[in-house]
Amino acid sequence: MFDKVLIANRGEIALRINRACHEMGISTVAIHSTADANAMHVRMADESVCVGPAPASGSYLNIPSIIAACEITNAQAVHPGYGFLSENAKFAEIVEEHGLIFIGPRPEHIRLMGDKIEAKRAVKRLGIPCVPGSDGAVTDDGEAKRIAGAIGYPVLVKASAGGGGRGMKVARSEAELSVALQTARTEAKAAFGNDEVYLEKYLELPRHIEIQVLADSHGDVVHLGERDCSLQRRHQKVWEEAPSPALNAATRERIGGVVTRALTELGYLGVGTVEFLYENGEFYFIEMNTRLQVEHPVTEMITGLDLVREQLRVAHGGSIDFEQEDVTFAGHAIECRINAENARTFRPSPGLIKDFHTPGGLGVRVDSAAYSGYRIPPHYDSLIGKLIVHGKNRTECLMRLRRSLGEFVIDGIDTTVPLFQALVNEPDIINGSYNIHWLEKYLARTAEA
Ligand code: MV4
Repeated sequence: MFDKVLIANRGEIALRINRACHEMGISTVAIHSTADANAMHVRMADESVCVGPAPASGSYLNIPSIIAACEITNAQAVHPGYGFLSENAKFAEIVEEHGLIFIGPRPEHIRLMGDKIEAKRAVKRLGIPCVPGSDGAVTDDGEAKRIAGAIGYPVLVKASAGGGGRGMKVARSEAELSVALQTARTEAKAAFGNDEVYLEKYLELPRHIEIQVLADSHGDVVHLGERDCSLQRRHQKVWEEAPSPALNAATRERIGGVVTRALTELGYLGVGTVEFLYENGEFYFIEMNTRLQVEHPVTEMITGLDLVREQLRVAHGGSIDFEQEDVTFAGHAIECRINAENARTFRPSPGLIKDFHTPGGLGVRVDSAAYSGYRIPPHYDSLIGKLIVHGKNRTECLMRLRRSLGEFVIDGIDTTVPLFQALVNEPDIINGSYNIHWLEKYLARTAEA
């Protein structure tokens, strides 16, 4: 195993990675910006290097500085966490060119999945079900109208360089299509410097269900079930759970098998997530994430696996030391993303946390780098912690979540805790009856009050 790993991230995920390393006897190097000199991820690591100023562009995204930090500390591998450089194929290549190990997928697969058109083409060829749509980019409006007519309205215009929902436009009739194409192209050009777009049938009321996979360098791939991430606001996940209230074991096995076979053929390495829309019992691929995700703990809670440990093992060339049949799903887990934001307006609320006390007890996990007296810098995203609760079934999980939310003390800043305290008492949430539009509708419905 590695002796020393550099963690190219901050906050709760840097702590999460640090924990797995320490349990495996690996020593750790934290990197930090000048704004994070006193951050918990720096204190928990064995060594630390300041890599630049507060703006992430000069520090957590500063590739030469991060490579230099590896060299001066003799780190052998780099864990990118999520966000920042985690899905930057160029960074993965540079890491390897310096004789270091990138703890993540191969650069070619990061690059492939970053191009939404090429990703869809590749996974479709590998037998993963996709949304009906154009075969690749659409270049002229006449062609677009022909394709839209064939698949039927409504259709969705998507940006090839997109993801995260940016540059998407719905057209409900041929009359709306030209405007949708033009707007999507303009927005995509401005956001990504690439105006390539493609067409898909628009699914009206799907759920967002994603399959977690793990692959080693010896050709073994396993799936670790699904997560239901339908509760989102402005393409930001708010609540994730496993298993999905909408799937049964047979459906899980079927889609898991399809995904596993596809990624085996692709020669994928590391952890990854294949995202689907799920409507009327059918799965439709939307994209693949080639990183460890924020919501990975819900999978850990129901499988008992440590996903970061598995990442370290397979990155080092080790084999997955269990079979698909050994993967079992026990009970239910829900994660709430605690953001330093107003629970109604979602306005960011950085500043001093005067008092911080986390819930505990059986089945309760809090992943956070916050503490009493911590000042949240304004430069980074607003996630300050994740409350993950496990129960023997969904009912017990919800009871435990309600209880845990009541114990959470975060004074001095606004957080999204009150939103979750309201959600756990909503009948649709209690019943698991929600789709990707539920949360936005709920927020609009409760806005007047
Ligand atoms: C869709 C869709 C409906 N039909 N594709 C949004 C983000 C991007 N990754 C995919 N997205 C969607 N693609 C088709 N053909 C609806 C969405 C979508 C969505 C997807 C997942 C979670 C939340 C969402 C919120 C709005 C729209």
